[in-house]
Amino acid sequence: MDYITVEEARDREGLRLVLSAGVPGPWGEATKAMMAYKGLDYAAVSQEGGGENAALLEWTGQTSAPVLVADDLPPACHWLDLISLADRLQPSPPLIPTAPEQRAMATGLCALIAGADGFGWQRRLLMIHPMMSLDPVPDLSLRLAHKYGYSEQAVAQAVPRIQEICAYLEQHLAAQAGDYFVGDAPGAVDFYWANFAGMLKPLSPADNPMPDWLRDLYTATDPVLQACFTPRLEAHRDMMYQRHIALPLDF
Ligand SMILES: N[C@@H](CCC(=O)N[C@@H](CS)C(=O)NCC(=O)O)C(=O)O
Repeated sequence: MDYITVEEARDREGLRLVLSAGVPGPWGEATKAMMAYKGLDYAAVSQEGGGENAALLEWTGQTSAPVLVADDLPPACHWLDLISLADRLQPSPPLIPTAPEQRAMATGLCALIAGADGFGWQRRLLMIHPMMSLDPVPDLSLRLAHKYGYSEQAVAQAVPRIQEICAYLEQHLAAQAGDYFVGDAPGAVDFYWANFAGMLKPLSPADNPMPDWLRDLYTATDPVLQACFTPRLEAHRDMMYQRHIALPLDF
C-alpha cells in the first residue's frame, strides 16, 4: 500500500485514512475492508504503530490509527465516529442499520469487539504483557501500555473477559437466521469480527503477509484462548473473506 505522510495529508482535500503502515492492525484492516465495501476511495496516510506520531497528534489531537478525515470536517478518531462518518458519506450499503433496535444491537456488538475494554483491547493487553518484562522495556511498549490501560490487574482479567465476549458472540451468531451478526447483509460487526479474529488465529502467510514477530504475537497459544475461537466464529470469519474482503491483505 502507498502512503503519504501526515504533513502531506493535512494540505489535501478529500478523504484521508490514517493507518498503521506495514502492519495489519485489526482496527485499520476492518476500516479498509468497510471502505472498500462501500466503494469509498481515500489517500492512505501513515501512522507508526506505537510511535510518537507528533504530527498526527498536532493534526488530530491523538496518536492512534485509524483516523478518517473528510475535507475540513473534524477527524473521526473513534471507531463509532469513523463508521458513522463513512455511512454519512456513502449511505449505501450501510455499515450500521438505521432501524433503532438493529442499530442498538449492531453498535453494542461493535463495542464488544472494537471498543475500549472490548475483545481487541483485552487481547492487546495480553500482547503487551511479555514486552513489559524486557530490560529495558522498549519505548513502544511503554507508550502502548500507558495509552491502552496496561497493569498487572488489567492483564489478570483479560482472558476471562475475552471468554465472556466470545461466548456472547457465539451465542448471538447461533441465534441468527442468516450468516451475519445483524440482519441479512454484512455490516460493521461482521467486518470487525472478521478482522479481529486474527488476534487469535491470523490468516495464512499467503493471505496475510505480516512480519513473523507479529504473527507470533497474534497467534493464541493458550488453549483457553484457542477455545474462544469456536468453529462457528471461525466459519463466519472465513465467509467474510470469501465473500466480502479482498485477499491478500495489503498494508
Ligand atoms: N481511538 C481508536 C483506537 C484505535 C486503536 O486502538 N488503534 C490501535 C490499533 S492497533 C493503534 O493505533 N495502536 C498503535 C498506537 O496506538 O500507536 C478507536 O476507538 O477506534
